[in-house]
Amino acid sequence: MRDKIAVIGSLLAIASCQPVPECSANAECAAPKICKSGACTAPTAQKCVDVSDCPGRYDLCSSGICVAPQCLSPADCPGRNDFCDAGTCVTGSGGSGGGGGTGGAGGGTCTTQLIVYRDIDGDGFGSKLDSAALTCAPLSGYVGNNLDCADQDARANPGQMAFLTSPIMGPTSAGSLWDFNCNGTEETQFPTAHAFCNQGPVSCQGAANKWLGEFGAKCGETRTWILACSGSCVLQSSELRAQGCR
Ligand SMILES: [Ca+2]
Ligand SMILES: [Ca+2]
Repeated sequence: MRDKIAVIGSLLAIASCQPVPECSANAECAAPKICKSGACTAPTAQKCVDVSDCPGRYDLCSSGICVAPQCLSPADCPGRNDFCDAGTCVTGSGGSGGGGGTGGAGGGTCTTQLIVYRDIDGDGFGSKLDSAALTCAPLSGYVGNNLDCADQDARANPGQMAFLTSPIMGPTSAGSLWDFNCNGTEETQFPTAHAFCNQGPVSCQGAANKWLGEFGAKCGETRTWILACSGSCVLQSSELRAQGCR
């Protein structure tokens, strides 16, 4: 019995010696330190040119180094009257965008709370896959829309008019790796009609400007495109062409 009491006593002693976490949120650490595993830690010194070089969902590129913002909304800040100004908790009224007014849910005061979304690829369209963040002032690397179906490929966004011959890179909310204009459909640059040049005078005349053979080309596929067939049904001219899509 005495041994058991000694063991329990030892365990209690060990438990009471556990270090108290220094922090539980980034806001409790002096910038640019972040809260990592309960300790205020200098952010990983990953170099960056812009936010697309930073790996974390909410990373910012600050002075050439990836850092986590202190806050994305007033709810991330410790003080009741704090607001989140461009990723930093600020106490008092007014942000860099101007003073006065009352902020939204989460406390704090600022002129207007902006709803922003991460724009990793910097094409001006925020990620559909990301959740919204609130801020008092424009936040570098974030934009006010979430229309980007593939935010790790600057070629993909609702403004894309070009047809492209290599698939979307990174995660996408589009149903296709080829829906570069994020409209939910896969549009081909060249019609998928196909023909042969040796199927009699009538079909021969209609064979130009089609893919040669039994199938049309799929997105990204390179195949022979019939430019002209002769009246005697001989392939006169053709070229290799890649099928672009958007
Ligand atoms: Ca984007
Ligand atoms: Ca499309």
